[in-house]
Amino acid sequence: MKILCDRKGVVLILVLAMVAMFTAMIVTFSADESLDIELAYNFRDSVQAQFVARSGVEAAMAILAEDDPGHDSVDEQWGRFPEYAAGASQYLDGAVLSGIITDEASRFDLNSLAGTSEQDREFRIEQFKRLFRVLRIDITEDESNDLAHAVIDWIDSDSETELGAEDEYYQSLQPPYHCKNAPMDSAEEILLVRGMKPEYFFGTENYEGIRNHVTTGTGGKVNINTATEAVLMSLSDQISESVAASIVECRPFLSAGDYGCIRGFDLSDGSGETTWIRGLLDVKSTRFCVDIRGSTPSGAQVNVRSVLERINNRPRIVYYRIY
Ligand SMILES: [Ca+2]
Ligand SMILES: [Ca+2]
Repeated sequence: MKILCDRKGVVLILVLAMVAMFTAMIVTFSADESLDIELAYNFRDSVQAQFVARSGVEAAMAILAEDDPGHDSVDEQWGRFPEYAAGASQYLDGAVLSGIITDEASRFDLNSLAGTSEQDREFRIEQFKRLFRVLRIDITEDESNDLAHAVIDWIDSDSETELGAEDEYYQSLQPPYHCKNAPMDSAEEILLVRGMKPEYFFGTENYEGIRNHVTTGTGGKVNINTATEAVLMSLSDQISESVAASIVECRPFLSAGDYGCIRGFDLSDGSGETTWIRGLLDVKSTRFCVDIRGSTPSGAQVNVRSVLERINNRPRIVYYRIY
């Protein structure tokens, strides 16, 4: 089986070694417990599931360490992580590992709304509002505009309102909380911002929410090789569905600036908007999200979301949440 080729073999051994080590540790632990053996078993199963999931994150790190950082697209090894996880599961003695690696630069960075200049901020606000329109979210133009400004107030360090909301508003809520006044640590944080409704984030049966199209921590770069179609269309009114489809067809782009293949939209027309778009587009990424589910034969299940920052081919964990 192809999973046993050299490189994958190393990763697989890593996974198996971790699971075996923790199975042994937990069995010893539960043998010492005589008071409540069922509790001990439950605890063992949940810890085992956690380590199955953790080994998935380790495997993702190993794959990204070997990836060509010159460009990043889903036809690379990391893009085939679900297949890999399914293959690895066959060797986990009944435990199951599943997961996916997503490029964070495929999404819109909410922190970029603050802007690097006045013009950048204006473009970002338009991009944010367009994202809501493209996803057909049930929100008015005024409401999305207010929300964009409330996000800016949430992340800017001062307490002067930029047509949004600052501490005065958040302190009047029940229960009150403080305005962050610093960049968001995760996209979910937008749920705390005035004007943001859970359905805008999670979606409804009528429309998809922004959840899979927003992020934090990429500095606003968008990887043209991985960006969701909604994020591509959020960049400009000129990027219609057919232009987005043409971009998808041209993938993978191997070098930034070489976008001549795209039909229906000229990225080199020299206008303010296209110059801005060219400045934020890239063909590679340094930040990846790993979503893993680990489960044991007894049915215990653990989900992990981890964000990896890759610098000089060394991925490190910058965010880790078990749920
Ligand atoms: Ca790559
Ligand atoms: Ca503020």
